[in-house]
Amino acid sequence: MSDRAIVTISNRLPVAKTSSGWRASAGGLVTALKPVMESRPGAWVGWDGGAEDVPAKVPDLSVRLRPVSLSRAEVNAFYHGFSNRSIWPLFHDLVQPATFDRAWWENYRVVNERFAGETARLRLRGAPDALLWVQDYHLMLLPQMLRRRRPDAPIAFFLHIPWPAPELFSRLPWREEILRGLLGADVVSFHTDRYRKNFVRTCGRLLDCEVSGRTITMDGHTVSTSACPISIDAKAFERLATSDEVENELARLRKQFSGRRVLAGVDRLDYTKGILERLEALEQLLERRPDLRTKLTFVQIAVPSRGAVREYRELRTQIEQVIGRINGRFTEPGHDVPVYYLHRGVPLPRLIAYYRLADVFLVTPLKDGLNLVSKEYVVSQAAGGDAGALVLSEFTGAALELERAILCNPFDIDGVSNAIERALEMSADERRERLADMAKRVRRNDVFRWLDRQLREVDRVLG
Ligand code: ADQ
Repeated sequence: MSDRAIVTISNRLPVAKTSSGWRASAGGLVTALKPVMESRPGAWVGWDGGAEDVPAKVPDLSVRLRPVSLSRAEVNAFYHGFSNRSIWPLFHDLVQPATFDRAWWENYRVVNERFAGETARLRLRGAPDALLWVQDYHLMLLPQMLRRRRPDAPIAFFLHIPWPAPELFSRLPWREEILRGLLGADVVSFHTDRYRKNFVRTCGRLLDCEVSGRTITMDGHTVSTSACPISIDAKAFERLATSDEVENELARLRKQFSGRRVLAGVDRLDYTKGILERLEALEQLLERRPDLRTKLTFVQIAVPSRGAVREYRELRTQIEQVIGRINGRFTEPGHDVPVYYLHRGVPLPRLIAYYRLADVFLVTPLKDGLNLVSKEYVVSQAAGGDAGALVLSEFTGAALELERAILCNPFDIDGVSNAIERALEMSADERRERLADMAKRVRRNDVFRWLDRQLREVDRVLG
């Protein structure tokens, strides 16, 4: 793997304040980049989350931190507003309507400029050619802003969410500015080739640029596009899945749910994740199969997310209402409730114990850039020698790799309900064989391979 120094720039710094001080935070991106960032010189630039005392380093993440401060008004307009109420729904195929507001957009530009200033001021001793690696949809103007300040710097961008079809993206009032912002990079990368093609087609349609295969040239600067799905540290999940800590948690959970088959879902509480649709499919199943009412438990773990945004608060209320309705309708006297609901983050060993517990794991997003949870499930199950089944939405990036899951269309409630039934009826041998196949693929294409491919692409393009 190339040992080029890396400056990662993401919306949030990868740290959080806990009762025992500052620590590396949990979550997809941090887990993915931690080993890479620790293996070479570099730094991480990101919003300080409103804290004024972010240290230059934290004990469990050996990376130099460069905090960016934002005012409360900026957080509201840039993060809750433009990023999460304009871009997020638009890029997830408008499964919720998007709101466009000029003041939010102007703040987005101001905040991207702030990030550019902080990044450009950063000088890494002995590593003048560090890759400036911009992450995700909060910072789409940054590549161009960095290019103006550091014309010769290698700049790459990775989008963690889908790139929508050109006709959807075209609704954005500031569509050209966003495209020009991204085209400041040398390499722009996506999880899947479909998102990459959508991006290239969007540029071809909206900009005066030249498109040739995977490259786009505008104003004399050529940008290469690439596709590679992010992944997990599969070995670390395998180790943890068979650790004493997880085995103990699992034994406790198995006792709690003994005599029942367990279905489970683990998501950020987000309208893109299809949690309501999944619950409706379960309700439908329990309606038409009374024999299952005392034999199934569905555990939904939902991490609180974006509570400052109205749509997310409303979704939480709706989910809690549907769960109340299902439990009210189907709890049989003398038996446990059919739906267990945890509205909280769960420590990783416990999360993995839930993965191992689940006979059927439901990942049913209406749209998801990739979806790491599905990869974590198959690897944990296979490592533990379990025989679970994965029901996976075809509208996730992960469905292209995990094609041996039971694929479903989450908009088709009957279809999801049938998929759950099929998963329950599938033989243990077939479930094991499918799991082993999927886990093998995730092990081969782990997060280190993803990173290696990203860096190779940058090296190839820059020569
Ligand atoms: P997310 O939308 O957050 O990520 P996902 O890819 O599933 O979705 O990552 C969630 C991460 O949070 C997982 O690593 C999981 O272990 C963790 N997590 C989930 N529930 C948890 C809980 N209750 N407690 C603790 N941890 C929990 C965005 C995009 C995705 C893309 C990723 C990475 O929306 O499409 O896959 O970035 O690019």
